[in-house]
Amino acid sequence: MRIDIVTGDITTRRVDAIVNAANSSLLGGGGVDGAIHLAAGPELLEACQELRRKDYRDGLPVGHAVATPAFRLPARWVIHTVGPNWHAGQRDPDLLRSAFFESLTLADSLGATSVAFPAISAGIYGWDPRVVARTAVDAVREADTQTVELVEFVLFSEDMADVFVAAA
Ligand code: AR6
Repeated sequence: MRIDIVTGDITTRRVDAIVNAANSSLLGGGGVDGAIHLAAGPELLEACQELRRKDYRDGLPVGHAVATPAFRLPARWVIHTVGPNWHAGQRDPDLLRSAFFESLTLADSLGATSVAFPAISAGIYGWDPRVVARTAVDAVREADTQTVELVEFVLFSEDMADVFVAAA
């Protein structure tokens, strides 16, 4: 599996699946979550509301992942995951690892060949970007994927991209 590190806006990536750094409500938020909902259109929120009603009445737990269509995005699927929130005392690196690992495993089970990740938990949720980058790269390398051939880390700033390059 190839790992690419890219600077830019994840919503523009032409990959099979993009991963959303969501929150447990699945009902949108700021950061990359807000950007993905804006670009995918209101159908994405409807799909997330449906998931909440049917499967996640108490919300999506930290470290888990769930898929929806990507609607108006170039990607086919959005994989929603919830990273741990450092500011809320969620400081177990296994939860962060799980967010990356479970997202990639789910994309693989859908038959995706390419997946784009943002720096989950490195924004509003306040984790050290170096820990996020190290954890992300390790989690992806440990996954035994069948269909995924390309993982992109799509970072919003050159500084964040440099941190991921150092970890890769
Ligand atoms: N493309 C790529 N990366 C982006 C984009 C984009 N369009 N926009 C922001 N980033 P964050 P978190 C970067 O805060 O820390 C939301 O409100 C950003 O610069 O989006 O997991 C959710 O609903 C940072 O490097 O996610 C949750 O409540 C990285 O994406 C909460 O924020 C992650 O920052 C999740 O916080």
